[in-house]
Amino acid sequence: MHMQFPSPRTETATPTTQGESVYFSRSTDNLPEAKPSEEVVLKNGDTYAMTVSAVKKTINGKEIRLLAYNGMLPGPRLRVQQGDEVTILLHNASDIETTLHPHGVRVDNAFDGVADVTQKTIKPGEDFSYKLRFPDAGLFWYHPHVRDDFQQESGLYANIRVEPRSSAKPAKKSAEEYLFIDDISLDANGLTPFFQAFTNYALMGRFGETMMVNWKTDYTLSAQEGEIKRLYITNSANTRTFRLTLPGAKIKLVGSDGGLYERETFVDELTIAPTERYIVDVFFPKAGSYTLLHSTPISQYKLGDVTVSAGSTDAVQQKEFETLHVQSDVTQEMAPLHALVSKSPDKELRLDLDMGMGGMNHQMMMGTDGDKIEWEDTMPGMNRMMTSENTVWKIIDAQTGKANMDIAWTFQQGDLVKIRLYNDPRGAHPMQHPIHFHGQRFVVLSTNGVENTNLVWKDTTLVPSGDTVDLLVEMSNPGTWMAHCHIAEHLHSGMMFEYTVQAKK
Ligand SMILES: [Cu+2]
Repeated sequence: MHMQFPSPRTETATPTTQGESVYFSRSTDNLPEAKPSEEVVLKNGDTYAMTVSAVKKTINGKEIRLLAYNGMLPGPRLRVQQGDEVTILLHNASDIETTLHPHGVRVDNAFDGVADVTQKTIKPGEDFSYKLRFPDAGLFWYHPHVRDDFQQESGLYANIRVEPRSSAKPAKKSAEEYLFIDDISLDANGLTPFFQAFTNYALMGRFGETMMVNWKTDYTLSAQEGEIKRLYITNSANTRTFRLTLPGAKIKLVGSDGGLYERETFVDELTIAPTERYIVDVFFPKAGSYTLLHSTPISQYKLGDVTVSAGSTDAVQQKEFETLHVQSDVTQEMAPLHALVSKSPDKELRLDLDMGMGGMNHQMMMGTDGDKIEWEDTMPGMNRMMTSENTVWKIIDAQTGKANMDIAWTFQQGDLVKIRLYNDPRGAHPMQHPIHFHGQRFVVLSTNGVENTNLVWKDTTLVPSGDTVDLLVEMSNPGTWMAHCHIAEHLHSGMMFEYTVQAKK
C-alpha cells in the first residue's frame, strides 16, 4: 500500500503551493514584544475588550513569533464572582481565523466558541461578543477552538478565576500563584512548523523539548519560611501529561477543575493531563531552595525554582495547613452522586485508533515504556509523519458501533448520565486520552471498578491506556455541545463527538 505523507519540513527552504507558504507564518518582522500576564477584575455587567494579535518573544535566545490576547503571554487572567455575567468583546487583529472557548464554564451554548458548531470563526479584522455567565466557582481557562494545536501552542490561553460567592473570608491575594505548565517544540526559526491545511504529529501529539511555566523557562517563586502558597495549576500543553513534584515541600490537594474536593488530602505528586486544573496548598517548612520538577518514570525536567527566605512560621497558619478539611457543602452536594456508583452505565465509549495503514507493523506504533501514560515522544520520526490526513483517532459508541461525529446523543436537561470510557489497550497505538465534555460538569465515579470516595467537579478526566473510567455527567445546560480528547492533535484527527441536551419544557 502506497502512503502519501507530507514532505518533511526543511529549515532552508519554504515549500509553497500556489505562491503561498504551506506553513503558518513564523516571521517576527515588526511585531511588538509580548508582555507578561496581568489580572483583570471584572464586575457583573462589565465589558472587557480583547484583541488577538501576533507578538514576538525571546525564548532560549531565539526570537519567535507567537499569538497573544491583548499582547500578553499568558493572556489576561479574568477574575470574576460566581453568578456574575460579563461581556468579552474579542477583536481579531491576527492573520488567522480564531474563536474563544471559555473552557469548563457552563456558559450559554451560543458563547461556547466552537468553530462551525456554536459560531462561525472570527476572521481577520472581525469581532465577536461573548456574553459569559459563571454559575460555578473554580479555575477555568480560555483558548481558541479552531486549529487548537497551532493557536494554543502559540500562546492563546489564560485563566478565568471564578471566586465563590459564599466565600466568607476573602482569599489572601499575596499567597495565590497561577501556574500554566506547558512545553513547546522549537527549531532554529521558531515554533516547529505547523501546516496550514492539516495537523501534524497526529499520532502522539506535539511534544516540546522546551518546558515553561507562564511562558518562562526560568520560572521562580519566592516564599517565606513557614509560608503557605495556594497554587492554581493549569496544563496548557498540546499533549504532554505532567507529573509535578516539589521535593521538601508539603503539598495539600484542595480543588480541581470546577471547585473543591469533598476532602483535602496530602499528595507527593500531581499528575495533570492537558487542560486539567488542580488547586494545591504548598507549605515550605524551612528556608532554602526548592525545585519544581516534572518527574516521570523515564524522564525528569526542572520547571522552576522556589526560593524560601528565613522567617518565622506562623503557628496558626501551620496548624491550619496540617488540618485536612472536609468541605461539608461539597459532601452534601455529592452524596446523591455517590449513590449511583453501582448503577449500570447508560452509555459506553471505547477509545481507539484507526490507522488506515494496512500492513503497518503494530509493534512500530506502540510506545516502548509499557506505561499507561505516554510521557515522551519515543518515536519522533513516525509521529511527525502522522497527520490529520492519514490518522483517525476514534471514540466509538460500544452500543451502536457509531464513531466520532456519527454518535450524536440526545439527553434531557436534568438527566444524570453514567458514561463508561474504556481506553482499549489492544489498539494500534494505546496511549492516554484526556476526555473533555463541553457545557456540563461531571464527577469520576470509579476507575477500573474502584469507587472514587473523594469527588470533585471536573470537565476533563485522563483515561490512561487500559483503564475503564465511569463518569456521571450532569446534563444541566441545554444546547449542542462537543466532547473530545483534549490532546489537540487527536481532536483534529477526529477524536470528538457532539451531544445535545434538550431544554426542560
Ligand atoms: Cu487523545
